Amino acid sequence: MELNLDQAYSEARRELETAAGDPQKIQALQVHYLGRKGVLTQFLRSIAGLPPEQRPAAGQKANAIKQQLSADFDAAIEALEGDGLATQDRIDVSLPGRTEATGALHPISRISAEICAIFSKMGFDIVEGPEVEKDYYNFEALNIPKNHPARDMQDTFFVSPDVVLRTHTSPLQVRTMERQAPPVRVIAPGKVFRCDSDQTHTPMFHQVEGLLVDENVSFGDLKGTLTAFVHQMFDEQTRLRFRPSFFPFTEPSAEVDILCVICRGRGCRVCKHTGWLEILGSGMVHPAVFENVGYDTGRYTGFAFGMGVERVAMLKYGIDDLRKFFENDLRFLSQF
Ligand code: 2NL
Repeated sequence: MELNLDQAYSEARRELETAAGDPQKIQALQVHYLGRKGVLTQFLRSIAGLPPEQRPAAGQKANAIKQQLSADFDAAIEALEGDGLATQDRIDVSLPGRTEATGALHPISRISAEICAIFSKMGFDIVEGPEVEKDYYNFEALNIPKNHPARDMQDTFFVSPDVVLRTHTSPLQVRTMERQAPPVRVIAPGKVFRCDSDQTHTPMFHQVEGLLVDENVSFGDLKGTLTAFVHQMFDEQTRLRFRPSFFPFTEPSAEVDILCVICRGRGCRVCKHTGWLEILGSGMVHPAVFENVGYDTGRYTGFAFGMGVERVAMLKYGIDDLRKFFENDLRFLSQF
């Protein structure tokens, strides 16, 4: 009798192990062992037929085993439910993926890099430097003395009487010329600052300036270089014109216009009915600038130019409001 009970228990355990993970099999086993007509129930009933002195011990033993087996079945069922949860969590690899939103370069960074890449291919080196500059590098060295009217034009942010937020990236080129002898071919991209804010001006904007110094550099070289640049930046068909202008650091000076990208010269609101759009300023480096950096003005000549990156981006993408670049509205930015 006792042996049978132990045997029945170990058999039940073995069967339960083979049934693990199969809810129907576990349930059938549960009925078979613990059900109303189950193996253990029958044992308990048969105790009544034992001699009275054997009944208490047999009853205790049978109840203990019944309890243990019940606990084993509960554990097996619980493990099953755990598995069920795992089934719900399982990844369905056939579902379409969720795309991660990736970052992208700001259109101003892209245009700036594009401008630099075009000049890089022509042999210009990229130079970068401080946004907080000495008055000397921002103005004095560029032939803009104190009290010169050109200083008013630039609406300067002053940090101290002799230190400013650079109003253009020209100081980088002055620093380059101080460091090295000609030939010089550099391109200077970066943020610039002017105390001015309205529909067409932001207090911070981006500029790319260029400088080339060597023997026998002519205005023809300037025209050829800038024409090649415009043709690569826009397209080969883009016409351009050089219009006389004035900058204290260049003589002669010229502003470059391109045929209006919107109306192709017929006249529209964007080009204010002139048919042309101004894209950059340029000129032959003023001898006073060369003297300030110690270059021999009898031997060397050079040309320089500067352009606003926001302006180039507006022309290239046909954007009418400069402030869109600074609002960081992803619906605007993600179009580029
Ligand atoms: C503009 C005009 C210009 C320059 C920048 C330059 C730099 C040195 C010497 C001489 Cl170191 N010139 N830069 C020359 C002409 C025009 O910028 O409209 N910029 C947005």
